[in-house]
Amino acid sequence: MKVYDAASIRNVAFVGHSSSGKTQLAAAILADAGVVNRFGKVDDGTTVTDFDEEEVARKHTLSSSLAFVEWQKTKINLIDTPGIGNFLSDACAALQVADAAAVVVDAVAGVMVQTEKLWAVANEANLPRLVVVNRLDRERASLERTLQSLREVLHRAVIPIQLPIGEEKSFKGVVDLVTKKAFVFQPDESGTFAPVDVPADMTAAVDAAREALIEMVAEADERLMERFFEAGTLTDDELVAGLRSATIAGTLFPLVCTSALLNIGAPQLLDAIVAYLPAPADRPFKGIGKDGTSVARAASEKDPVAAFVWKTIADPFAGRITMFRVVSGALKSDSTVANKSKEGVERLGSLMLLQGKTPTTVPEIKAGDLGAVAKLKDTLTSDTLGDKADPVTFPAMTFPEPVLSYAIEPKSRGDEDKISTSMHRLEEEDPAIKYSRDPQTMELLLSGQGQLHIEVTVAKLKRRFGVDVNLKPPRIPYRETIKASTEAHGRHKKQTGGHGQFGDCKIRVEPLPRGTDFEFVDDIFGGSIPRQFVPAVEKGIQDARTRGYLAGYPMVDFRVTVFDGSYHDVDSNELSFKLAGSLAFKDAMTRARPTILEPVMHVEVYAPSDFAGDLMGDLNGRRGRIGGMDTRGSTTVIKAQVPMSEMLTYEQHLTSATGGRGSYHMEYSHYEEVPSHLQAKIIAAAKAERTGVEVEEV
Ligand SMILES: Nc1nc2c(ncn2[C@@H]2O[C@H](COP(=O)(O)OP(=O)(O)O)[C@@H](O)[C@H]2O)c(=O)[nH]1
Ligand SMILES: [Mg+2]
Repeated sequence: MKVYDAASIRNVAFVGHSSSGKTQLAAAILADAGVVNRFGKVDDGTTVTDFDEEEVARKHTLSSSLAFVEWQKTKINLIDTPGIGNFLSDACAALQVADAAAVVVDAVAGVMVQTEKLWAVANEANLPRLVVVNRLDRERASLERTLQSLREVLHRAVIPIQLPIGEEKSFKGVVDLVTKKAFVFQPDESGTFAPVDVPADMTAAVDAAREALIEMVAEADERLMERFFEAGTLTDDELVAGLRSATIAGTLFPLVCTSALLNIGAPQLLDAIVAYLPAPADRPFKGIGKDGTSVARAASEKDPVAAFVWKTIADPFAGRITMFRVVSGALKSDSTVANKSKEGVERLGSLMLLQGKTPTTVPEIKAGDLGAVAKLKDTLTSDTLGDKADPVTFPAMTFPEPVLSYAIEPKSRGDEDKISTSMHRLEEEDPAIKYSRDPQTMELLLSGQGQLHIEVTVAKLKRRFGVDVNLKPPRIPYRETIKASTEAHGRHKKQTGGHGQFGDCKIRVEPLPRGTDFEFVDDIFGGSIPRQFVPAVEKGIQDARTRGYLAGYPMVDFRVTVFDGSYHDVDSNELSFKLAGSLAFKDAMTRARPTILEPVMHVEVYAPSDFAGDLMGDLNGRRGRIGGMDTRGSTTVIKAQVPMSEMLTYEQHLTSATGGRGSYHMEYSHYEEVPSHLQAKIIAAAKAERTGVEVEEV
């Protein structure tokens, strides 16, 4: 295996909305560069980068993966990433270790919601970007319309460096605007092409587009601007150099044209990656050095070694597979490195380069390159491995909090322990899921970014770890509260020969604003309840309120003031006052007008504008309140507030209503009272569940 130095590497994350063709494009690139003999197809499940069984079955990328090609003596590492909202955190992780992004856009659909989100993430990292307008062979494909949506929604400075030869069914090649060379591809998906003259009917368009490109490049650099004014144009060398530096600076975003499925344009995309995207050395990583000061580590082999872990795979056979970028120095197989993030050391086995799932072991991986290693002891995603004498830590990645929880139960009883060990390994692989136990119901909860995310996780659990679970309908975290103030009395008295029990308290309950949870006020004067027993009263009330009153959900947003009571010199004890507190709480609830609260989500729906009316009608039917509507190109964005309980089936609905062209994002907003006619249902369901549990316990 050849070792590449940092100037001859490009690390490119292929990102964009789902189905824009990233995986298919990676397959074309691997075929054109001679890495694979057979041109893989997403639709046949034969691509290098969608190798996971779940990905093959669903024909969708669910996890980022790595492949590489050699092109013009340069090693291009490409990271194929998911474009589905539920899995976007994995694409964001890829953007953190890449030096550039290829933003892939469908020439029919244009910019879509995840394209926009990923663009924003790339912006934050100041990541240089190429735009790939793919699927130009499809009916209704249009570079012009796509460019318009790119410029409107993403950035004014998206600039074509190619024009397509033919569109829709007749798309057959590209004209390079820098060199004015035209390339026409064989119609056999082989990726072979021949240089031809610019078609006569395109010369005017090519000249105009080239002129526009030159002006944009000149505008991006003062020195070039002067040259442009003097000479009226730029030389080819000036154009190439200017385009490269403006792209690396993030002021220009060159656009190329492809059909991944027909294998058209991929070689020219690779040329553009080598010519215009940065090498690792162009993008130092900022971190914290050994004495706590901030340091920048460039991709230099002479610096102390440091590697950043951007992804972990939980493999049932190989164990943990840790994917990293060597930021500086060189990482060697069979060496020991420090894990500064965990304050420990790791012994490395054989280092690997990955071609999808296929590893090649190598003795070392140098600065700027991406690699992997198996069976590390403690190292997890976001950790930094490095030189023991001169360690550094790079900032950890952030992962989104889960928005949805499902209860899971093992199909066979003996699997409880296995679920927990396997789930912890899947959590290491995917920090956007969370596995926990509901403290109230003791149910096992699996939380994630959406229904699909949960389903895929459960499928992984089964396939990789042999644990089969039932998914119960997601639990809505209802709350209870009160609507009226009242006073109440609780007295616990028990006389059985010998020691009796006596506790007695009077309380006042009052509603508080949403989000204030619970307050307890001790307002006892004159010792009607001895000091030491007041906490027992509070404990009794706390216990009672977490068990709820109407349907067993914790009661929130109210204040309890204990203001009077009485005691018995001999019989009073803590337990008696605790029981008195809980009796007073129950008494209060008979007059405090208890009610149920439900979580309301902030929802944004993105879909082609034709669907806007239907989608709004549907959201209304889900008790949603429409907050606004925005048009971005041909996409409409609907903002609404909708109860969580109504959104559980939204994913399927949106997919079927829009033929897969809509997508949505939601996050928790606030709690609101459940309309009274729906409360009865919740109460009945809770009752049924309680009796169910009791029956099981018999
Ligand atoms: N017609 C056409 N279909 C494409 C093209 N690129 C990808 N596809 C198809 O679009 C679907 C999604 O492609 P895929 O690569 O999985 O998209 P990804 O989600 O961005 O990775 C698959 O059915 C591909 O065969 C293209 O250039 N032209
Ligand atoms: Mg994909």
